[in-house]
Amino acid sequence: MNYTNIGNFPKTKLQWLWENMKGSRGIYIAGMLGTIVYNVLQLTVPYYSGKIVDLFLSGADARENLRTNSNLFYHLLICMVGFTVLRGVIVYVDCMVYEHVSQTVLYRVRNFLYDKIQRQDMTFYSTYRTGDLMTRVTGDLDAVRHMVAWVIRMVIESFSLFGAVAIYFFYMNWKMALCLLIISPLVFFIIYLFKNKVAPMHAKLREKLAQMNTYAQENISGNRVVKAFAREDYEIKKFDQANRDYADTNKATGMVWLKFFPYVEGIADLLPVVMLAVGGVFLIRGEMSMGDYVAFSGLIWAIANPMRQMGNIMNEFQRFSAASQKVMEIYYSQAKIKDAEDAVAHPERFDGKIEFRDVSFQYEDGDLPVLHDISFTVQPNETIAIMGETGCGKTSLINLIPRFYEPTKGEVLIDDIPIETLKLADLRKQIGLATQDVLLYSDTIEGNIAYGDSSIDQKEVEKFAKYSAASDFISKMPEGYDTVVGERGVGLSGGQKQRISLARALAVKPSILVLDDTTSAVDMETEKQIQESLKHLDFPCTKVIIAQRISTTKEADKILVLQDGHITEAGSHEELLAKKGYYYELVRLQTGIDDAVVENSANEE
Ligand code: DGT
Ligand code: MG
Repeated sequence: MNYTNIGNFPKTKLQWLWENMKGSRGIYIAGMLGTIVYNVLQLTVPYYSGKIVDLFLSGADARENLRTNSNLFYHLLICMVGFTVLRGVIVYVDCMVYEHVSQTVLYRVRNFLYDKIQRQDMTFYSTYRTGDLMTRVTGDLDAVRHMVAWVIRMVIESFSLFGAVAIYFFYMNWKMALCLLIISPLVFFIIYLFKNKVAPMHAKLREKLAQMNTYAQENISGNRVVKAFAREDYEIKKFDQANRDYADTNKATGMVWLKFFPYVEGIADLLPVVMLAVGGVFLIRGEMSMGDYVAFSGLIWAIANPMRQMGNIMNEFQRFSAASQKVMEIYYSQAKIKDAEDAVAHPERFDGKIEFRDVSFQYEDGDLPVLHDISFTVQPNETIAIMGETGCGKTSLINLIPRFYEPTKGEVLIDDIPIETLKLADLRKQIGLATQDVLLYSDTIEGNIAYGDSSIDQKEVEKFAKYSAASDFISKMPEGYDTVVGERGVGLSGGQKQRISLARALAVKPSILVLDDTTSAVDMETEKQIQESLKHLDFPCTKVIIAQRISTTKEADKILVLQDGHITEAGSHEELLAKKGYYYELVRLQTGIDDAVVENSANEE
């Protein structure tokens, strides 16, 4: 994939996360400190209970102490309870802090990603599949959120608990502490081995999820085709396979830990044994008090649990790592087609002169150029028609006008200004485009027509619908302009959709109108009507029209014939007829009449 800088981000994953915590960093640090505090407070219970045991329960002077110094007894008891309550409060607030910060980060990054995706160019959209992008803004981002809300907290929790207990152990009895802690580096080594095994699994898992989502998304949006070909069973099987793949990979990922788990668990289980054996000896030899023994025993879990937790933490960390990789790919991706640094603003209308100078073009992922040395000029308010057989490069050519793609050679100028020097938004606002495959939004017809300029009123919407010969069928609909059309315009015929898309293009009162086969699904009569109104628009407009029908093209000021990406013929209807080339043959084919009549008809024009 040449689109992004995979693995070559300006920041590491954690730095990137930190950057996105801007605004919540202070509270997050407070949260982390809170985690340390409540973990250290865990020590208070065994500390006080150790003291109580030594002074009032098991020592030689226990009875005496209880009688003469009961105040201390109550004092210790109250401290123990007090710290426990305090700890509960801190844990509660802390949970809220983590949740708050993680949601803030999620919100921020998701908006940022959406913004990024919106501003990408065409190459981006042909590189990434929708299901994959959806996975990035949902599942992958959730793994990032989980990192902030849970994984980091667990790391701090484990290390602070382990650290505090280790220090406390050394403070009580360094020999005993050493015996217990000497085995812990082994756990880190096992976790390191585990990490190496589980990291690629998470990358794979994430791909499987994206694959499954892509199948689902493509299938749901393309469900008409599925039904038309009665391929439901096939699609169900295909999804089942993807689902199974995902589930299997999930299981396999879980299994990786199971391989390492017995070792870590074994080490953790060894601790009470060491405690019993070594601690027992120390106790018998009088090298350790009963109180200390109780405190040690009461805290064994606090070093065993972080060891057990490490596998889980590493697992989640790897999930974050795989997911954030995908998120950061979009986060740091740069649209290649964007405003130049010194881009010129052009808020006013264009006169509408279009010039192609020696333009060649090849798709980044394509093997061969699709346009070769294209040169032509259209004067303001002229109409240019582009013809040519399917796949010859017509759509590719008009896509260069709004700078959806950039020529590999040559340049495109509007009003003699090279378009790459203009601000993209200013350029595109002046172009009304009706694309070849019409996409309408699930909105009312009025909303769809006014999409490019929501400030226009109902009257104007109706006017543009009239221009595009859509007003008749719209007014026949039960709710007229308020009729809601389904996703992608479900509920409308192909020709109806084309007419709404034409009205939408006209509604921005563009200085350049580009129509890509926009009347192909419209009957001849309606098409004539559209032709007529396009001639009498109430704003000046240069028109670039791709069409197959002679009836559409013959009135154009200029006709370009494209063959295999070359302009092979250019001129007016009459000039091209006189050439007796491709255009002439086309006229003969479409009118179904002989040479003489064709020439006569040309003379009549
Ligand atoms: P049409 O609409 O069927 O009448 O055909 P045209 O003339 O509009 O053809 P066009 O410009 O869509 O395609 C020209 C060539 O470029 C054709 O061989 C297919 C190829 N092509 C079109 N779109 C893409 C694209 O996004 N990526 C790549 N790699 N090739 C494309
Ligand atoms: Mg096309």
